[in-house]
Amino acid sequence: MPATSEELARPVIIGRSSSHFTRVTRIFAAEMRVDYSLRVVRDLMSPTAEDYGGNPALKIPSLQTPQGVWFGSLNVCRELWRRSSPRPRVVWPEDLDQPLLANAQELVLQAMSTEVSLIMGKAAGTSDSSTHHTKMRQALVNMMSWLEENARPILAALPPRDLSYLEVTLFCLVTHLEFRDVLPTAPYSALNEFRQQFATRASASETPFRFDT
Ligand SMILES: N[C@@H](CCC(=O)N[C@@H](CS)C(=O)NCC(=O)O)C(=O)O
Repeated sequence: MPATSEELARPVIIGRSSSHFTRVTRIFAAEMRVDYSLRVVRDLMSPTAEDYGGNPALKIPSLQTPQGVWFGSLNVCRELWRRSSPRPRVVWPEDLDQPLLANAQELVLQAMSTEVSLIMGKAAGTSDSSTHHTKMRQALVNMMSWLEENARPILAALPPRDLSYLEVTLFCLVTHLEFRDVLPTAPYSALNEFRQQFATRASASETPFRFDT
């Protein structure tokens, strides 16, 4: 779909208000004070790359800019940061130079992806009793337990910052598990403490999950 003149004036996030990877980019946009518009991808089963901003992986989010389209949440967040002025101090995945922090980022992103597979499988009517489905659920529970056990040391070990990709993705993961009813999150007390604290940011309260109509 060609961009409209309004879309060219400010970057366009191509995604959905119910998507956790999209919310990561919307929180970044708010934190970076970068104005954008949201183009909703209505059909996540579409096999047409153009519906995803041209992303051949058929995934959201993408960011459309006059320079071109950026695929995936990390690329989008980096571009939003480059567009910000002044640029906040952001801790990126490559800054996590100890196993605890680097593994935390890996597991948060993997848990988000596993959640996507579970939700997409359900939407496609795949059986819940398959061995692969059971393994994915077990992996998700394992990852959440690891994150719960390590949450406090992880947050304490993060370098000084205004924002970190790790915290934004962790917040979107924990809140999305509850929103999509994938896993009850009440038992995770350390993660809930973090969620409550992060939720006080305007960027979080301005971007609640909801199903686009
Ligand atoms: N690596 C990508 C993953 C994006 C992703 O999995 N997005 C989900 C929505 S939250 C999606 O496009 N799901 C559709 C599908 O898997 O077919 C990123 O970081 O943005």
